[in-house]
Amino acid sequence: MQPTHQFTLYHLRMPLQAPFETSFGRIHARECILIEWRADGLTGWGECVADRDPGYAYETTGTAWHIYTEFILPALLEAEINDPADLQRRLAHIKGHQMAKAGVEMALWDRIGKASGQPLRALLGGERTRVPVGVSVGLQASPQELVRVVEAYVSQGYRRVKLKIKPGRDIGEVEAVRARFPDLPLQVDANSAYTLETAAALRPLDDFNLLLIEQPLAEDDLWDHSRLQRQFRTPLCLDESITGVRQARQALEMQACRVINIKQGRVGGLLNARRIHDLCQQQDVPVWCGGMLETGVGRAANLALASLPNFRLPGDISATARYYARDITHEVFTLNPDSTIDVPDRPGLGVTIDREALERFTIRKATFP
Ligand code: OSB
Ligand code: MG
Repeated sequence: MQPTHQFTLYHLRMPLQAPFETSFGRIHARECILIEWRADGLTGWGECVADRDPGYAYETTGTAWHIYTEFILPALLEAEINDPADLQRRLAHIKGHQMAKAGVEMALWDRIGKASGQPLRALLGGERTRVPVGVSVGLQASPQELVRVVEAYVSQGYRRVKLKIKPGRDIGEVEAVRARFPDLPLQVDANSAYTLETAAALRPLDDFNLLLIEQPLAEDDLWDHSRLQRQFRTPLCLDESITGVRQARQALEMQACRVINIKQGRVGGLLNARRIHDLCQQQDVPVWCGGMLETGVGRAANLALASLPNFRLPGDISATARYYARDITHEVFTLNPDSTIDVPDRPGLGVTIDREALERFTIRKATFP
C-alpha cells in the first residue's frame, strides 16, 4: 500500500512589534511559509524562513511556494520517507532552495519526534536544557536612539547584543553603544553591505572589543572574506555565505572566518546544520545559532539546535515578545534572568499551533493532494 501524505501550506504575514531595519531594507511585518505534514496519523509542522523580498537571500516566499507546489511536494506524495537523510536524497535533484527544503525537513523531524516520544533536542543529540541568547537590534534613526533601544533590551535582561550596521552607519553607532556599555558582549552584522574596498572604513571596529563582525562582504565571496580576515584581529563570522556543508568546509580551509553562524533554513535543514556543527567542533571553531525572526515553530527548532555542545556563543533567539504581540504557537518563549531561554522538552518541536492565530495571519493556503 502506498503511504499517504497530506501537506498544507500556509503563507503567513505577521506584524512585527517594531519595524526591523537592516542594510538590505526595513520591514514592518515578516512573511514565511508554514508546512503542515500529515502522515501515519501524526501531524508535523515546519517553517520555511524565506521572507517576502530577496534582500537577505535569493529565496522568497514566492519562490518557496513555487518550489513546494511544482517540485518538492510532488516528489514526496508517493514516497516512503523514514528519516531526514532519506528526505535529502529524495530532493537531491532540486538545485539550491535550501530554505524550502529545510521547511519540509523540519516538519519531518517534528513527526519523527512525536512518533518516538522524543524532543527534537534529544533527536539531534543536544545536551543543554536552556541556551544562552542575545538580541539582534536593527538600524535606528541615530546613535542616540540606538543607545536607548539597547538600554531597553539590557534592562529586559539580554546580555549579548548584535547591532546591524551598513556603510556610514557603523563606527559612530558602535562607539556610542560601547561608551554606554563598556563590558556588554557586543557584535555587529553588515548583511553583506561592504566590499573589500569600503570595508577599510571598518578598521576602527577592531578597537571596540567585539565578539565578531558578521558577513561584511557578498554572500558568494569567500575569497575576499579571507583577505579581509587577515586585516582584522576581531573574528569575522559568516552567515549568508554558508549555504551548506561544503561552503563551511571551504570557508574554514580558506580562513575566511573564525566563527560560523548556523541557520537551519539557510543550510537546507537541521541535518546539514548538525553536520556543520560537527565539522566546526572537530576544528575547534565556535558556532552560534542565527535567527530569521521565526514564529514559535522555527524558534523551537532553533532552541533545540542551539543545545548542541559547540554552540559556544549566544544565539539570535530572543523571547517571543521581542518579535510578535501574538504568535501562532500556544507556547510563548520568555527570557530567563540569566539571558537564557528554555529548550522545549515535549516530543518533536514541542509546540502546539494556535489555529485561530494561524488563520488570522494566513494570506494564502493550499492543501495537497
Ligand atoms: O542576518 O542574522 C541576520 C533577521 C532576518 C534576516 C537576517 C538576519 C536577521 C537577524 C534577526 O539578525 C535575528 C533574530 O532575532 O531572529
Ligand atoms: Mg546575519
